[in-house]
Amino acid sequence: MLRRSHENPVLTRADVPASTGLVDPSSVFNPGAVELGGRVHLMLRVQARSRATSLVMASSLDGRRFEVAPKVVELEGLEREARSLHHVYDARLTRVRADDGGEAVVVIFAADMDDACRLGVARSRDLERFEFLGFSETPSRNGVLFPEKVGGRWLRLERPNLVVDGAGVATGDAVRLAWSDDLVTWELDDTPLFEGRWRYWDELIGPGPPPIRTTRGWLCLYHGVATHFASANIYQAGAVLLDGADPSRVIGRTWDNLLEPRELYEQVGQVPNVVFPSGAVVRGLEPGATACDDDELLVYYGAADTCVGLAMAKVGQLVEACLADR
Ligand code: BMA
Repeated sequence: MLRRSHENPVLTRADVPASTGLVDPSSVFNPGAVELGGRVHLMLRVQARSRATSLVMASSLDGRRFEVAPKVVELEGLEREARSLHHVYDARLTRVRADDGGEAVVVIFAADMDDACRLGVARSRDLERFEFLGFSETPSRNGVLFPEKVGGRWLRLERPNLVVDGAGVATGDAVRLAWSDDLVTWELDDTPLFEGRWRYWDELIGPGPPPIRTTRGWLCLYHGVATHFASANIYQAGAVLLDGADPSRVIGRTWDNLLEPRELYEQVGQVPNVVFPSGAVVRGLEPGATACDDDELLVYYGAADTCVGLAMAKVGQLVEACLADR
């Protein structure tokens, strides 16, 4: 269903210039993605040999051949956070029409603190400067903003960390909606939007790239983890379709995964057997516009927590896959 690019992996650690200060990094993965000014921009998670994580931008005209920026992203204002921040990672990028009528890119990222992982929000006009807006308190990961307001409020998907896995790590098996007026304070829905399916490919789950408005509802890719009774964690990609007018209603969901680790660069690496979709772009789609069935979706994913892969599918095919299995 999702066809891999022949150019995969589209980004590896060898693409990171030394000017970033990240000399000989270990891995480049889990990118956020957005189109701006006719180019596809990725916000990469780059891991140094210390395992410290940095965010670095990359951009491309054709969405396939990327040039990595010479510097690390600075989130202006993040230094005001009093708690110790160990890692800032897995950014999701959404292009929105801002309240003043202009455009902005909103970044939602995970931040590992001493006691928990929390979601932070930052905003940029030009992908050069990023203004940090704040953290929400609920331990959570995989925050993904919708590209337009719903009922006058900002809406995001997130995956609160309410499950502790066999290794004692907080993770989650339910995706929820959260609502906000200012992008900083978020009200989490009490009930899950969709949950993991134990014994199948998506036991643990988390939202992937931002939802895409289609003629038949909001198309949302997500990742699912098969734990094989705690013997292995295999990360795969699938999709749900949410009602276009009422995104709290799931109207379809793929029963099979759409992409699973099959290529060597997905099966072998820092964390084996991982495809982790985190960015998606329909070229030329403006914020608030509806994708057509024939539009091609470019999906950027982390492979084995080591490099970045690209896979493509027609929007309509992904929608059909959700509806076929409802
Ligand atoms: C998840 C997150 C991702 C990572 C994945 C596979 O829990 O930490 O950043 O890609 O595990 O290791």
